[in-house]
Amino acid sequence: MGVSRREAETVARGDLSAHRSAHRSAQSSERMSTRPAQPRISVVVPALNEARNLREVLPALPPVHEVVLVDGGSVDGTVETARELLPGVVTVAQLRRGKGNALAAGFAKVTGDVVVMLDADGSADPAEIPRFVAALVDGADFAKGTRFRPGGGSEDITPVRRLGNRFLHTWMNVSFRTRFTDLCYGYNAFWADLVPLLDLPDHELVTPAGTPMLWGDGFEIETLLTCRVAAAGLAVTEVPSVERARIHGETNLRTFRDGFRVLHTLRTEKARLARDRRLDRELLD
Ligand SMILES: Nc1nc2c(ncn2[C@@H]2O[C@H](COP(=O)(O)OP(=O)(O)OP(=O)(O)O)[C@@H](O)[C@H]2O)c(=O)[nH]1
Ligand SMILES: [Mg+2]
Repeated sequence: MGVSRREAETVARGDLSAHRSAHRSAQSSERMSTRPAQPRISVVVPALNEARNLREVLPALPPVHEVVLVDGGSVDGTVETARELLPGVVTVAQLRRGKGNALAAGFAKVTGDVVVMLDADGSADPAEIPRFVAALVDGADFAKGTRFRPGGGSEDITPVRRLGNRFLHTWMNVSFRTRFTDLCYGYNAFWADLVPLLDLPDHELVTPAGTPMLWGDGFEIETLLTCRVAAAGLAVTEVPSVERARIHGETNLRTFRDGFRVLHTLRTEKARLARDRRLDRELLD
């Protein structure tokens, strides 16, 4: 018996759809099956003139597989201090500027199973690392720190930053249909096998002096990660975390400039998601 062209197309579309979602879930179960119950932990530490803080942060780390410290051209002996405190530390010199570029360079270097993002200024408590890792072992792809769930908190956030963060994570939740409680928080952990999927800007690209900071290279990095993880439909568990005040030194963050970069990132990532969906549809038509 013959099958009309329309029916044939519909079957093909259904097959392709089913094939794509089967492919996605096969990839996801393949990832799950290769993830160990006792993962090797790689801690990635972006640091810009944090020598004094590292003296308190590095000795407080639990035993881990490796610490990758990404230096942003510090002039206060950050790298030397890290090596003195932790002779096995892996140090990386980033090629552009910004925390985002530092993290991308660090992620590319890890050899462990799990990546933990830990600020060098003493604001992230190393004692919380096992809680982040436990969330991953329990099934999350991405363990996202939050200061705004019971058990979390901040000794550092200003009223303006709190308000801005609330506005931005509400924007995120509406755009991506998520329910995150904290967007701009730097303490997160994820399985290292996700690094290629995050598709971060090429950390090795060298830009001429005077070039504006590339998108993704600055403090918008946490937003970029959250958007990519949400767009990929990965499993995210929020982990309550207490942000402490930086111990010594000055912040590198400029509330309004960096808030604008976060907002711009939300808009471009939403556009990227829409474009990917359109391409998917075109492929299916
Ligand atoms: N390698 C590198 N690290 C950076 C750069 N900018 C910031 N960092 C590090 O990223 C972490 C977070 O930066 P902070 O300046 O503390 O920003 P913040 O946490 O938003 O602000 P605070 O309220 O001061 O804590 C710290 O460990 C910084 O040293 C950079 O351009 N390169
Ligand atoms: Mg800080």
